[in-house]
Amino acid sequence: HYPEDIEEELRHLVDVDFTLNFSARPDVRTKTSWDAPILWQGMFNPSIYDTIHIQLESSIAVTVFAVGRYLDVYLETFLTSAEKYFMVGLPVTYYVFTDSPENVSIVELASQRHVNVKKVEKLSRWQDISMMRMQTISKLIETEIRHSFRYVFAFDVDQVFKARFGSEALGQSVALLHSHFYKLPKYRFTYDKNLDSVAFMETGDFYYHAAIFGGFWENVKNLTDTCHQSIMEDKKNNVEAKWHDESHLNKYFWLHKPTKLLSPEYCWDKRLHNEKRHIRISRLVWAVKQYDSLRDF
Ligand code: 2GW
Ligand code: MN
Repeated sequence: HYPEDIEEELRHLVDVDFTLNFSARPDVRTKTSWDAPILWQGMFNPSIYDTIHIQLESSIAVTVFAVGRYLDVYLETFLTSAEKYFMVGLPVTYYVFTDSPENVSIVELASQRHVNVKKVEKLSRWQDISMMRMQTISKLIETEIRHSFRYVFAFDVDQVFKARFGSEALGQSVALLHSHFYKLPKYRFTYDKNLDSVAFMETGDFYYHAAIFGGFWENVKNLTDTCHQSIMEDKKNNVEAKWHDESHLNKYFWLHKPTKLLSPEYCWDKRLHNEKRHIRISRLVWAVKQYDSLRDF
C-alpha cells in the first residue's frame, strides 16, 4: 500500500497528463483552455490506466435513479451492460435509488461488485425527480460513500454500455460533453438565460450533459451541494432553470472547471448517425426514449 500523499500524487498524474497523446486525434479538440484533457478514442492506452488503478485500489460508487416506470424499462439493461463494460476489474458498488425496491431484479455481478438499493419517494413532477437527485447523492456521499470509495459517478439510467468505459475516465472532477452540442458554436448552447435563475449564464466553455458526472467524492459532494442549494434558491424565487439540474451543473462547471472531460464517445445519441464522423467508438449510448409512454406526468 502507498502512503496517502504518494497515492494522491499518482492519482493527480493519471488525471492530468501522464501518457495521453493529445495529437492522436487531430480531427477534434483534445485539451481545454485550462489544459484539462478531453478524452477521445486513440489518445490513451487502456491497460496503463487499468494497471495503475488496480495498484491504487481505486474504488467507485455509482449512483443511478430508477423511479416509477424507469425501473422496469431501463435498470436491468443499465446494470447488465455496466457489468460487461464499466470499470471492469475494479471494485464498483451501484447505489440504486427507487420507489419500489422490491421490484429491483437481481443481476449477476463480478467479484468486488455490489448493488445497494435505497428507497426514495416518487415525487409528483418529473422535473423534481431529476433535480432532487443532487440532494440525495450529496446525502449518500456524507453517510456512506466517503467512508468506502475514492470516486463517485452519477449516471442517468436510460443508457446502455456498448464498449469499454474504463478507468481512463476516472479523474478528480469529470464532466461529459453533450453529444448534441459538442460541435456547435457557443451561441447555440442551451444555458439558462433567465436572469432570475441562479443557473443563469451568458456564456461558458462547453455544454455539459448531466447524464454523467463524477470525480473524487469530495468534489462530487461540493457539486451536488452547490447545485442543490441553487435549485432550492430558484424554488424560493419561483423559477425553474431551462434544463433543470443540467442547467445548474453547467453553471457549476463554468465556475469550477473540471479536470477531465469525456468526449461524446462516452454517451452517444445514436439518432445522430449522420454526424458520426468523430465517434470512433460508442462506449455508452442513449436508450431509446419512450417519452410518450413514460412521461405520463
Ligand atoms: C424523467 C422525465 C420524464 C418522465 C420521467 C422521468 C424520470 C426520470 C422518471 O420517471 N424516473 C426516473 O428515475 N428518472 C431519473 O432521472 C432517471 O435516472 C433518468 O435517467 C433521470 C433523468 O431523466 P431523463 O433521463 O428522462 O431525462 P433526459 O435524458 O432528458 O436528461 C437530461 O436532462 C435532465 C433534466 O431535464 C437531467 O439533467 C439528466 O441528467 C440529463 O441527462
Ligand atoms: Mn437520460
